[in-house]
Amino acid sequence: MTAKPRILVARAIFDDVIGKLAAHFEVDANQADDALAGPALAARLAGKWGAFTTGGERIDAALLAQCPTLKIVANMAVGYNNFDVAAMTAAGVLGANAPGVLTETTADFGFALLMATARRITESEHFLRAGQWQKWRYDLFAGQEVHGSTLGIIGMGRIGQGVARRGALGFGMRVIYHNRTRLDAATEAACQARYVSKQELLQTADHVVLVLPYTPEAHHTIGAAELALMKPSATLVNLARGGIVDDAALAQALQAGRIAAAGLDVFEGEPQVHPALLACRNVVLTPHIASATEPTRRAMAHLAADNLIAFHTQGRALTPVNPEALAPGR
Ligand code: 8YV
Repeated sequence: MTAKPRILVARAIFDDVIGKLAAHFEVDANQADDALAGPALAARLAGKWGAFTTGGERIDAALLAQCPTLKIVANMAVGYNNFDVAAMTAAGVLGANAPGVLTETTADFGFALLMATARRITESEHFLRAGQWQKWRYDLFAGQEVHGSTLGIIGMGRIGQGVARRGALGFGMRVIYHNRTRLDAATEAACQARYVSKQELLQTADHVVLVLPYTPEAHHTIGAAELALMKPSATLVNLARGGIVDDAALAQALQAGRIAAAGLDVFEGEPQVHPALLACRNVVLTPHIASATEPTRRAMAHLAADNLIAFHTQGRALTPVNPEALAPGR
């Protein structure tokens, strides 16, 4: 009997997913959930054929040079900015992500964050819990209108389209979007969304939602100059990745009343959060939980596991990000 390939599961995960992997692999499972990065991650990957990652583990040329036996890294995340894809392809290492299974759950959360931000839900709850609610007042926590307003979405992939449908069909919003490439007419019609320039979007949207993937070109897509274009009554929601927004510039804009409010699920340098953001009252802050329902997190974990199993048993992953890594004679 040939030995099973060895894999690392880099973070704690559902026991049944470990069990499923153990039927095919010799599994080194980090169920203790120790942070693994740089030399510690390389040491733990020594001699491994594959890795199950959750999106926080950086896979780059320096790491790959120390892990010559590695053949595949499967992310339990749709985003894969933790992969240096070019370095992985050059090393012949396949990367896989987990698209599709989290789309609707993440779009639900985007809408929840938009609503909480526009209607000042967490800010008013803190006020109430602090015992400050003494009487009703006509303008107590008066927020921004959601229904019938203009929703601007930057990044119109699957999740962006889910947010658009919720806005257009559920809340009668006018939906405008900006994306690297314009959607085809049928998809635009299904989302009731109109393509505009980034500048027009920032100037006209009442609510701006960010759902674009992080790439070096997308770094600080929203900074001081972009915040200055937005309406003073506008809200900003970041569902995408830390680094898409310049958090220091956003905190300044929120403090100065340049925009009304922000809802943030992702941060530069998370789990650290910029202290100036923590000091703002007009911001809703959540700890990167947009995909966090139990069924969705299970589906994401099973898809990552299935990518490893399919590559082992059939020589191809289900949702690869760099199939060219396997090209013959590469
Ligand atoms: C993950 C996400 O929970 O899928 C993604 O890209 O951002 C989240 O759904 C996160 O990546 C885990 O690190």
